[in-house]
Amino acid sequence: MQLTGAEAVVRCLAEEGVDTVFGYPGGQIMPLYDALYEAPLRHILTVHEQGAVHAADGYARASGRVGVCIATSGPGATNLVTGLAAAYLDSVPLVAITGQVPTAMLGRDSFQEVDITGVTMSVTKHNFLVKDASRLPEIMRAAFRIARSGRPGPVLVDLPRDVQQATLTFSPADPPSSRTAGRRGTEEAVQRAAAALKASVRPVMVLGGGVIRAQAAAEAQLLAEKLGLPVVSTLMGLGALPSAHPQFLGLTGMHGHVAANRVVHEADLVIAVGSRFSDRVTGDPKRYPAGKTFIHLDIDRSEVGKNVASHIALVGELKPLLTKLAARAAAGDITAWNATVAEWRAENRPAYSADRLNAPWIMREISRHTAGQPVVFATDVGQHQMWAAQHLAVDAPGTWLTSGGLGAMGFGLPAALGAQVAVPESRVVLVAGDGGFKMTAMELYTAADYNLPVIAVVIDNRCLGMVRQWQQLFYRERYSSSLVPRQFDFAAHAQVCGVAGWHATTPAEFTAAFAAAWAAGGPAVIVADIGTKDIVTPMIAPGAALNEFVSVK
Ligand SMILES: Cc1ncc(C[n+]2csc(CCOP(=O)(O)OP(=O)(O)O)c2C)c(N)n1
Repeated sequence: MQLTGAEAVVRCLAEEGVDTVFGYPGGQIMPLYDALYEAPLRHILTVHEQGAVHAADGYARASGRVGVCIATSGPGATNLVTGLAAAYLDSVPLVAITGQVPTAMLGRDSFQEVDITGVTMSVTKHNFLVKDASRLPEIMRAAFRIARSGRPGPVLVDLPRDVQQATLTFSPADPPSSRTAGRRGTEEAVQRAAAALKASVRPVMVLGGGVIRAQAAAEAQLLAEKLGLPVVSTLMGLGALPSAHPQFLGLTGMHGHVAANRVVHEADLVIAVGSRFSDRVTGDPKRYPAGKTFIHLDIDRSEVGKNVASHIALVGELKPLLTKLAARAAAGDITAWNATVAEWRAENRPAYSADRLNAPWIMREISRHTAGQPVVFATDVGQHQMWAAQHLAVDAPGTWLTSGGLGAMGFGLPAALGAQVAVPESRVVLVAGDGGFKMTAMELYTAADYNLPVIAVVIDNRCLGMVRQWQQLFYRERYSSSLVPRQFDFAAHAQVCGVAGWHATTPAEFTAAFAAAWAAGGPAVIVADIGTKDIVTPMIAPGAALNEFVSVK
């Protein structure tokens, strides 16, 4: 059949099962927007292209499907860059479609021309500049295939305006062939891993974000339970095991729980699943591996040995690898180790005080209120993110959305909105700081416009808390540009955007506001005033070993 390039894009989106796209129009993408006018999919108009890409990202993280965003050429396309980088570093499957100046005007510094494939080369898994309309269907299909296959990631397709307008012959795609299982760990590597696990007397399992992306949480849990060993999670792996699972010790890394970090430090064997051993996870990369055997399971061969040298590598799709290993592996004598670990856990249970409003208590209160309900947690970046990671009860994969690799302030609200679109049966609760929330807070307008019932809890400490914390601890309390001189009324801002707003200064006020926001069922902002000087503990200083906790005066 004969279609325009723009119509072919819409057909390809339908073929891929896309039900929602997030975007913002402009001159060079107008043919596609014209085709979207009657398309059988929902377009969510955000306030800013950064909102669109983070929303597509939140949609993908919460649903496991490919998120799609659209922007015009030049400034529209460059506004996507932070969101693409966030998705790239956290291995999130996205397809970003950008308008481009007509092919005859490429390379002439035309109005709103930016070489966006050049700009995004290092923050996309792959990108395409389509110059020949007849190749458009094949390229769109490849973009989706690349975004979701292997280690997922963002793919950008740049569409010159004349390519969107040209006519092409469109043939529907062949039915999807059954997915290949990917590379599997060799039998020999599985046997070696099983032998190492049997020989270990102090093993620990580290779950990373790859477990979530591979939708392999159930298989990871099965292996963990078969082995009966302690389990910890990286920031990206939260939700792989339910927070209250008896073997789960919590978060490892810079702001990890004391017991979790101690277990990793003292372990003689680490079995890491879908983790890239980022510097936030390992602390000192020289001391981290000392005295340990590493078994590394990952889809991406280039992660093996990148940050930590592993003794046994199992490269391939995690689901079959974990299942294969679970069939072969059994723990050695780890009774004494588990008893020691239980003592560490008991000694280091977090204490919650409700003497005044504070973030750890708020996280526990949110967990209490949402227990047993379908909920997705999203965060922004900073102290509140770490308090959320430490104290929220994250119980299922895909219910914890955070910008881990890039740490992009401004991610939280739009990602929460995208997640709310993806999983309308769940309620999305965002935890943000006052600084990062301000960066994309105009997206509350989008929340109101589409009635997306996200509850945004703004932990307002009237400072750029994480920067202030580092200045207190490592820069002799010289608070350079981290204290916000004027308190901003986020509740009033919410109301102006058409979103309900509450303000809480005491624990009782917070409890009442959260219950009211939940019951109201629409988008809501709750501003929670906490102390400016509250700091996140425990903390391992950058480059220190996992048993060297920063002492706070
Ligand atoms: C886009 C961006 N700019 C700067 C930073 C550096 N940064 C990391 S945390 C932080 C402070 C965040 O303050 P706030 O949003 O109020 O959260 P809090 O730490 O107080 O919880 C800053 C500036 C960043 N991560 N992202």
